[in-house]
Amino acid sequence: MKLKKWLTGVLAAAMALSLAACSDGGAESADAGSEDSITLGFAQVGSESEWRTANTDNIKAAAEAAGVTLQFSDAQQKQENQIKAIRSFIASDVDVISFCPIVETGWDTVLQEAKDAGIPVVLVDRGVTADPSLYVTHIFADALKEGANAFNWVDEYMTAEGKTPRAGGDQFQVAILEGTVGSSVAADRLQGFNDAMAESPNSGKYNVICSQTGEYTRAKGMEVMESFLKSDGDKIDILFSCNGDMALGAIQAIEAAGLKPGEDIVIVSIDAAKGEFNAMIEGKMNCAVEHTPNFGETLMETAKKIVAGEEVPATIELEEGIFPADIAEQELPNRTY
Ligand code: GZL
Repeated sequence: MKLKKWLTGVLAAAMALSLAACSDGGAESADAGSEDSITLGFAQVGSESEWRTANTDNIKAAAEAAGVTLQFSDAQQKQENQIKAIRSFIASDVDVISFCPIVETGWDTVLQEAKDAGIPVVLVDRGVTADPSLYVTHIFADALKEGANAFNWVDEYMTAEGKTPRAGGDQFQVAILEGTVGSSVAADRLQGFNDAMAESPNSGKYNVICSQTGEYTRAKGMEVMESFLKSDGDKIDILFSCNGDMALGAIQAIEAAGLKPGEDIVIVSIDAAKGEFNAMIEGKMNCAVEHTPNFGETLMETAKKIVAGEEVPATIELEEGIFPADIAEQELPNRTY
């Protein structure tokens, strides 16, 4: 059924063109029939963070707005559940499959199955190591850049504020809460941060004293920060949290240890969801690097183009910002997540 529909899309587009050429009303009927009524299967990672919930809400709202029929699955942080969902989308003959790969590896087989079934695949947010010929395009935000932006902001801040290491000496001690092990964004954010640190003229002023995954959740972020504080609580100057929820959990642990988050320990996170803005307004966090969850509109547009047989670029990058605490209050009303 799929190939037929995709082909119908190509033919319909051609027909619409020829119809438009020969009469004024025909094109409409051709378009309405073929292009809009597509079915998209989306396999979501889970609901581990405020960001993830916003991402899910955005994709569902965009499908509704675009008149796209959405088959949605929540894999609860398990790759095997995402693979199962993709196979169910193939079985139900959707027009397009899309997913946010929880980890980078292990997708070749199921992507080949989708290709054999003639169903185009669109990656959203996180990437895969599988051959790019197995998917049509990757809609992403640059996680390497996010990591670099986080370091460069904190480097400038420590200098501008005239901060000195709490434990004395000439190096600031940096703690890092990493993301989901094996996920492309976790690796890229870390590399972006470390590369920017290495490239900075101030690189010698920083030492990563502890770095561990907090699994992108608030609870794990708190737990791991508690262990960081147990071992190095009197030394840590900076916390780089690879998402917002872990940062909020860490703030709880820092306060419970009798320290001032945002003062004793400077905190920079990635996501920039409302929770981080509120923490910045309360003076408990210093900067949030944006990772937009709003992939929905681009995804629906792209899916429609693919079904209509139109060319789409191999990658589609979404723009992002940086939000220091001193603009958090004025920016909060403009935030969509
Ligand atoms: C990043 C995204 C991450 C968010 C986290 O690409 O997949 O997953 O930054 C979320 O909040 O858990």
